Amino acid sequence: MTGARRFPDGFVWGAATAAYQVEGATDADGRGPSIWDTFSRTPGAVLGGHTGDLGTDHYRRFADDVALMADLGLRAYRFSVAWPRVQPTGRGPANQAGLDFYRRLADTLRAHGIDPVVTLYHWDLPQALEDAGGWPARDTAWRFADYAGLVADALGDRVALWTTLNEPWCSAYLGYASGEHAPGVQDPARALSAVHTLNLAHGLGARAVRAATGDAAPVSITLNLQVNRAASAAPEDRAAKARLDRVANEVFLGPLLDGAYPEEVVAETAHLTDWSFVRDRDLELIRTRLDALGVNYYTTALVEADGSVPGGGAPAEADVQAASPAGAARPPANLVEGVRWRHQPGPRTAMGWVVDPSGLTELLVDLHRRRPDLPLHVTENGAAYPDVVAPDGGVHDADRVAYLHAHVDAVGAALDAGVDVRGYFAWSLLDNFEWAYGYERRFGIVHVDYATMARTVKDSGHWYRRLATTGVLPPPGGAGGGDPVGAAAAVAAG
Ligand code: IFM
Repeated sequence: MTGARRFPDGFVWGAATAAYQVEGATDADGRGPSIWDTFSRTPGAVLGGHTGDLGTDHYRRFADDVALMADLGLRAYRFSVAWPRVQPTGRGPANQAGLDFYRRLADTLRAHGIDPVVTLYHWDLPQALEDAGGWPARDTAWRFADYAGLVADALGDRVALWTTLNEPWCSAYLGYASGEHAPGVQDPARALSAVHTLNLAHGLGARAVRAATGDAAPVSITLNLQVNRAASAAPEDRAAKARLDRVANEVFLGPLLDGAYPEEVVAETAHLTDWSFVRDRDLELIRTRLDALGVNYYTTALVEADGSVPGGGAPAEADVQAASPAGAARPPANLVEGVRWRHQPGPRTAMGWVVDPSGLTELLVDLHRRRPDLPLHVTENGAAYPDVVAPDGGVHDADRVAYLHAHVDAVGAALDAGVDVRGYFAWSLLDNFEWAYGYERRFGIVHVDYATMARTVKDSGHWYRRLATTGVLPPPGGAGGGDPVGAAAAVAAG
């Protein structure tokens, strides 16, 4: 294309966070413990022994943070509600103080002309529900529906878009198969049961939101679908990729869009489970009307068949895309057999994830072909880099600007191809608690000084403001890339 890329009027530019990653105040106003409070205190579970106790203090600083979002020209803020703030033990009546926080947040956003986009579950299951069986237990889906109804009752039409679950892949597979995430279980059969309960929770939760707010309430789910590519056209490599796609993607897309789990996946995991946790009518409950699909995208994977090594194993060549939260996500070795990940050349982020924007266009185009009537939102995209505050007070994150530029351009390419993509949310608004990596990985377009909690808009934040306020893709560097160095001022300090 010639000239600068222009996005359609009304295209939503937003940024995203999640409760446990940013809020802090984990003991404020009656909040109960979540599985991440417990897990982050388990020795060795989180880098540096970090916890979400302080986060970025968003719970107390939300008004300043909203003002900052307005200054960045954001049209929407995607945040999650902490279930244990609303129901400290995961069941029973609502804790009013918890709901009030989200009501104030939503009202403040709207007062600034920013649409609240609410995720009901971004991984902070109340610990009491984990003690009762967690996501592998069917009952958790009904508990989630009750909780969703309470939140929907309280926030009602303040919310522009509801998202039931964020990346159920991570909740199920990192939580119950690899154990890298809370609750830290390593049992692939329970992980598959968790997949099904999460799918059910989506269906029941969507119904609960609509029951509380009216049938028109727009409801979505956000998936971290993986773009796996076969290393060759050989049938065995293509079969390995297809196996991986099924266990990673189709166990969610199948029930949500088609009302069925792929038959092959049931056969391929028969050594682990007989899938008797799927009961009559469950699939009907799961396949409820979906008003949009959220897509979180970070990278791609290159895979080949490995007949000899159960679970695939890592190739000898160092493949730093080792199992990692979301993004580079590979199903734990105890879930998929005969697949091996190949090293991909090219630049990588601080997570070790290869930078490959073409996968985002490919994913959006594929989803659109499959369901042309389903609007898509890129609900997360971004990159961790080792940022530093420069002597001039700015954060000159040229790598992140380049990453965002290339990926927003990839969204533009999908639009050119006719895909109905309605919005893009940078991950993340703020540096935050990056799960098993603690505060050691920074994804924000706004830097957080964890000693003072001061916020500093990074060059990527300035670049994003230009995009959000003009709808025109600014060049990644040089004169158009960011505001002059000295303008990268700290805001909302202390
Ligand atoms: O920080 C996470 C987020 O919570 C879910 N998606 C991926 C991000 C980066 O790992």
